[in-house]
Amino acid sequence: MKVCVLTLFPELFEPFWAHGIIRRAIQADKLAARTINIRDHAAGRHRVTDDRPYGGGCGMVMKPEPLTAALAVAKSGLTSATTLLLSPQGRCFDQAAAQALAASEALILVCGRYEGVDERFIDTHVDAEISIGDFVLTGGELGAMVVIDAVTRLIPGVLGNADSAGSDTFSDGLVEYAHYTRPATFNGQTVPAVLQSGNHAAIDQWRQETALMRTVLKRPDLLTKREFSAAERAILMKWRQDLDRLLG
Ligand code: 9D3
Repeated sequence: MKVCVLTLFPELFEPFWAHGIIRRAIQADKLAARTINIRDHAAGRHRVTDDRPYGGGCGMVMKPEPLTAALAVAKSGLTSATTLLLSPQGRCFDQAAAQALAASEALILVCGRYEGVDERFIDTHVDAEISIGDFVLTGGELGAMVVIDAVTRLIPGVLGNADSAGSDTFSDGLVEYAHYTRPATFNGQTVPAVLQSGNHAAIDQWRQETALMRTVLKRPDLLTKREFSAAERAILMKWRQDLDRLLG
């Protein structure tokens, strides 16, 4: 996949490209990443990228000409790219959106700064607006990194089989079971005995059951928009029997 980020702060992306799974994906040619500095496409000695809003009000608006010129350069390399604007007005990004974007040949991510982007640029050039949540950021760069991070790990061959993307928390709709590693006792806290038993059927059962319980406790909202599997129904029925016995 090719990604191109239009930003006023390309330096923010340097450490992002240079570490972890993103770096590995680039080294393995699964991801080709670049940034374009919007300011490099602004006119005049001062390379102004923003201006005062028509109609008044506080804050500045990103001018359409530098964005359009920067986008033309991005598109010259990526003809079939989808253009996304990171924006607080966008559809909220989730795992389903990440999966849909992971099928793309190329993505252009436009990062806004200031109060917003001139609407004519959005109308003409932006295929979709994406928000990463209902909180206020200072610009789209962190949003672009979130989207690129979530999408990159879904590109075939980017993750090893060891932590493949299929068994993710949100792809099966439950939170994960608890994880433990050595030592077996840490500060007087022990690892659940079943995990040290070597009984893999019992371990699978414990993990399924505790994942369901942890979802009830931590993220009950996930369960209201999701159907239960036969195995999960069996667990829930067992809990019901346990509760019935307790209540008499
Ligand atoms: C005072 C009005 N603000 C709307 C809540 C204006 C405004 C806030 C923040 C305009 C731009 C921004 C910068 N935010 C982003 O560019 C952004 C963002 C976000 O703020 N929250 C969640 N996702 C995203 S993606 C891009």
